[in-house]
Amino acid sequence: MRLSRYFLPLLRDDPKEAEILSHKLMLRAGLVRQSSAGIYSWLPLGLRVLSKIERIVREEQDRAGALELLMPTIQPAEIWRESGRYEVYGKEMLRIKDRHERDILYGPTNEELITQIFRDSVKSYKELPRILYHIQWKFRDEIRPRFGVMRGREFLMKDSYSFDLTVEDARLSYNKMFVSYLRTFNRMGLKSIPMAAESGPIGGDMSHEFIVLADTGESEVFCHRDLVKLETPGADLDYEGDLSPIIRAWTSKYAATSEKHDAARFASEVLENHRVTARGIEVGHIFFFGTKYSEPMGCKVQGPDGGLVTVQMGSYGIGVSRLVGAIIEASHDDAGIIWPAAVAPFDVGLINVKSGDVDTDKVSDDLYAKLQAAGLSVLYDDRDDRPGAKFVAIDLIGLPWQLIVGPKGIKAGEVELKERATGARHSLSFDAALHRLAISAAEPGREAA
Ligand code: 5CA
Repeated sequence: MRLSRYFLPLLRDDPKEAEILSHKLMLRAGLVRQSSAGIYSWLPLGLRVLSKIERIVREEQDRAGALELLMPTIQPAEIWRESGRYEVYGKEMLRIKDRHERDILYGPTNEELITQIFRDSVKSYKELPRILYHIQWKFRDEIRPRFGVMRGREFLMKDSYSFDLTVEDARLSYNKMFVSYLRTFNRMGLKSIPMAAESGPIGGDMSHEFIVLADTGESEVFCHRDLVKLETPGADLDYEGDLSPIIRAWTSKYAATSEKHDAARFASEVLENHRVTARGIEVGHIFFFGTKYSEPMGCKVQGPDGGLVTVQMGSYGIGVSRLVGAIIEASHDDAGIIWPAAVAPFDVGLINVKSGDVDTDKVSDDLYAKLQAAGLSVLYDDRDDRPGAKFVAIDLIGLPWQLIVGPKGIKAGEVELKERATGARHSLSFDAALHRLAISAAEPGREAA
């Protein structure tokens, strides 16, 4: 993509309305614009990141055996009356009347709708277990939308729903989602820690929040330090095999959000120098709630002995749009964002230091074509601007690699390759630079991306 033809409105100064760093950087780097409180438009660069995150989430859901569908944002009130949640959900729910004076709502979550779909379509235990998911916009009229996309009113969520015949089977579905979440966040360059959590308005008695440690996190969290170093399962994992050793490794050591925190247990179970007290961002939340929705909504299947059995359910959410902010909180420096390669909007920023100069134009254009031919996505700064301004902009938007083409280097047959994360710079021949970047495109982090 040539920057001269792109839409990338950068801001030089920190916007006043932004309290935390990720929000400031998202506005400055031209990723989003606020439309009204807690509601954002995604500009081209931001949308590329959001789509990459979505893709990783989708790939890991599919790998775990979940099936994608797409439910609407607007739901009828009746099904929420059936579950009993229409009245109790309170002001967070955006309630609307259509032209026929019928009550409809913008979905804050989808337990009712998926239960209705399942109930009307599945009749026999032979069609269980199933995990269904979608990636769809939600609306919650948060009392205090803040921190940009981290606590928005309209936000993108991946929500999965599991359907099982027995509680034991439902635990297996829960475990699949648990493990897939570890992999999902890890692929985005995040270290997430599952923590015992309250289930709130979703309900149920087994629930884990997936927390990314960051100083600006909204939740205070407590855990054993070993969990911060624990290894994430690899891509060769068999989801139909026994996942319990992985679950045990991640749940046998103390980890809790402030609502579930038990100071006495923390003190007795964890040695003082092993205790981590930190702030965290909740990027995912999984729940097992048994028959909370299937019972009142009559979601039953015929069991093996012919009798009707009420289905056991769980639900599993990931804050897809929140993740964009969470990744920035976890990965930035004074100059701007540092995107992990797997979610970067482009792989390489190609900088023509002297646009308009015949030689630098020729070499830059040639490298631009060759990088793309090698399968890399490139943002090519071909604008007629000062080199200093170009360097500031490319650092701010945080692409993993910068390839800098200037007249002096060209005379020596060289370009400069800069790695954004470390700041390391190397002068290389054109071919060597291309070769180095082509290798990075084939690195394992990108394997399935
Ligand atoms: N139905 C369940 C699971 S599918 C559910 O709604 N869970 S939730 O309320 O915990 O939300 C799932 C995830 O969405 C959270 O872990 C969080 O990452 C994200 N999320 C929740 N509220 C917001 C918000 N206001 N802005 C951005 N992301 C949010």
